Amino acid sequence: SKQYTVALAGNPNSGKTTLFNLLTGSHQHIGNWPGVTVEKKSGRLKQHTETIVQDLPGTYSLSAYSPEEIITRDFLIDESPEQIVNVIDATNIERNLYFSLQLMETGVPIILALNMLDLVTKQKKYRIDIKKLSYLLNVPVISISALKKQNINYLTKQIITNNETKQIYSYPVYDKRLESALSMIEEQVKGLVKENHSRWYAIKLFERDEEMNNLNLTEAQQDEIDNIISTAEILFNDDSDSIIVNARYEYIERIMNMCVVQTSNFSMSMS
Ligand code: GDP
Ligand code: K
Ligand code: MG
Repeated sequence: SKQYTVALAGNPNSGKTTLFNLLTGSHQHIGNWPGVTVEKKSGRLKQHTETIVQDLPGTYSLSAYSPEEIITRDFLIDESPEQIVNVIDATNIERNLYFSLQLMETGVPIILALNMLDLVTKQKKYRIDIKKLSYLLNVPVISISALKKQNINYLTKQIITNNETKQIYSYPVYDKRLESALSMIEEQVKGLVKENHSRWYAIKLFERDEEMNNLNLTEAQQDEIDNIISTAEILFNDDSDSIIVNARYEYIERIMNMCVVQTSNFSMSMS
């Protein structure tokens, strides 16, 4: 029968391992990623053993600076798992979302698991409008507490459902000028890369990511891409990688303004 793979990805200490243990129980396979001493853990979903759960190393970014980043991005792009469960420390939602956007950019369907909801509730610093967040990002968002085992069945059901239904691939849409540069680069890589990952490659080429040297672009294609990037850098008066970083931060700021309600001011006025 068909096998499915779900990748657990998130920042370090977001609760991935705690969730992994809940989802897989004792059926775990532990080894190392090839060539590095980074632990590799996989297991089968307890309620649906056709689904393999792959715990990815904790990381903050999908650049190619650390083994953890390279393992994570290579797995998502080369293995094309059916879905990502992005484990988010909801007490630190803004920083965690920066990684979520990058995960969305890979073209792999994603579920956001907002973890540590018990702490968010206890700390009373802010409230998160989960429905709105899900609506704005156009991806499923499920609040859980891995430590308190809250909502884990609901998350499991969503994973199983998503295996069977073709999910829409949603990605954050940035500034129009940046989007037009990205779609022109996508035109150049069409046919060279899997269609669902073409935006990923366009963004990485735009960032002048070193790993992209392995793409078999013709000289003419590379020249065209260099032109597109230079034009954008003049338009934005910034380096191409900073253009992307800023686009992500602006996007998150808009989302935060719409979905996160600060409650600290309110409680101060009560004291
Ligand atoms: P990983 O680095 O992403 O694998 O995170 P871990 O699973 O090792 O969790 C990091 C820490 O957060 C541990 O001390 C966990 O017990 C704790 N933790 C995980 N999930 C929750 C949660 O839902 N609520 C609370 N309060 N703590 C959690
Ligand atoms: K840890
Ligand atoms: Mg871990």
